[in-house]
Amino acid sequence: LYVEQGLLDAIINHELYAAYQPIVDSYGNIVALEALCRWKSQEIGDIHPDSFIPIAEETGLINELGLKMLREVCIASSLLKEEGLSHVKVHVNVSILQLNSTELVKQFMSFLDEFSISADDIVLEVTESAMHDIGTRRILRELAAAGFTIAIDDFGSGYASVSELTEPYTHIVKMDKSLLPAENSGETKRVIIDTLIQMCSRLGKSVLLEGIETEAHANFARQAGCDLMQGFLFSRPKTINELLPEIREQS
Ligand code: G
Ligand code: G
Ligand code: MN
Ligand code: NA
Repeated sequence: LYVEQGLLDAIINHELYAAYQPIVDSYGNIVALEALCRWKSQEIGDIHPDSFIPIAEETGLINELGLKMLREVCIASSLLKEEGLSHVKVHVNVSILQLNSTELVKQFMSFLDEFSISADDIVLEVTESAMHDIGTRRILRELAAAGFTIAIDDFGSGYASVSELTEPYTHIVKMDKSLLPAENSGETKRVIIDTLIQMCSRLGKSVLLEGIETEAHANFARQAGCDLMQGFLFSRPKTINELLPEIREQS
């Protein structure tokens, strides 16, 4: 109940902010950052997104939250650009509930204008369920036409219908961490993820494996021919100011 009452105030009082988790290529170089929403409440401390994103979705506040995050992401992207690091893309999670009107496309474009960045600096992560609705698909297609890169998030965690892979505007597929084989996993799990990665690659998609926590995970990802990795092995989510020097150093 506190969460519901507090969320609107939190948005107004700037208690919500973005943490950024690096996404690396097979050499370990940072090529992108994923923005993850964080809430530092004055009254009760840190609140995890798993407990406030669903409430934001139920109450409709997800629209305000989503716009705030996109604005943050545009600021981060313009900081990268100022530093000459515009090859680093910024990912932001977009709830399917935000994809309910074409107004969204205009709002997103106005943020880009405000911060003088272009749509191809930004990757929009949507869960696979966004592809199951005609209206939502139309808005995604418009966003892609405007230049945004679209990534399917948590692929393989739900129904994993392969129909979303037929959409030409989905350029990146983020495999859900539940698909990662553990050291003691049997052959079945390896065959499934190996084959999914091959299928996505042959369709011309970039494959991102998330939840990479160990060297064994990273080796698996590289051997499977996956282009991009993300996980605690490389970095936890951090502030943009913590990350800028790290990215500068490797460039
Ligand atoms: O780091 P992690 O605990 O941040 O995120 C937990 C969940 O919350 C993930 O499923 C993630 O996609 C979701 N999430 C984090 N930030 C955002 C956001 O800005 N918007 C939406 N819609 N979901 C987010
Ligand atoms: O659902 P989505 O992929 O947007 O959310 C990413 C979530 O995964 C965030 O909660 C983030 O903190 C979490 N995460 C990032 N790296 C790792 C990791 O290596 N292991 C685990 N278990 N979670 C991770
Ligand atoms: Mn995500
Ligand atoms: Na994910």
